[in-house]
Amino acid sequence: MNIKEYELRLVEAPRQVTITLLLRDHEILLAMKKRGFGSGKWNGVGGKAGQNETILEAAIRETQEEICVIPKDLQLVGLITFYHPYSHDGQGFNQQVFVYLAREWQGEPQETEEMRPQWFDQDAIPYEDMWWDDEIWFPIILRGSKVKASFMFDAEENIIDQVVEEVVSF
Ligand code: 8OG
Repeated sequence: MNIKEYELRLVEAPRQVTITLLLRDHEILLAMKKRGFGSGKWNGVGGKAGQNETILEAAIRETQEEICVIPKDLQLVGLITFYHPYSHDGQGFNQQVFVYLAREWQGEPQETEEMRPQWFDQDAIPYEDMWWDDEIWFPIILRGSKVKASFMFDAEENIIDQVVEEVVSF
């Protein structure tokens, strides 16, 4: 099954989640996920939107909860859907990730129970310890563009289909 076929069968909209990436000079802040889904991987910070909040509010709250920083100027740069139809629980799950960049924030990034933040040079991003798809879309947003994409994974989290577009706006 490919992404097109799967999208035609979907009955529920994917769950909305956030990723926020802080930038300073030529560096990017990633955080090591210490527990839960994606643990052991470097990523931006984020999570699911609550029932009574907008996705932007969720991005701010999750950043505050996970690395103790309040982002001030979030810019939406990515809309990426991840399809996991073959997940081990047999249920399948899908997430639509809203990717934000911030160049201004309040506070200093700090380690919490969930995340250990670290600055990386943008030319030394540890893609070998990240989700496979990140190497495809991070370069697009880091050169100042926006990305709209979908990725489908097999049960071992390998990418089995992808659609990636660089866009001017959403
Ligand atoms: O609430 P929870 O921690 O489960 O949210 C999952 C986080 O992982 C959320 O920030 C979105 C993010 N995420 C995926 N899939 C991928 C992916 O393929 N690449 C990256 N960079 N992040 C992902 O759910």
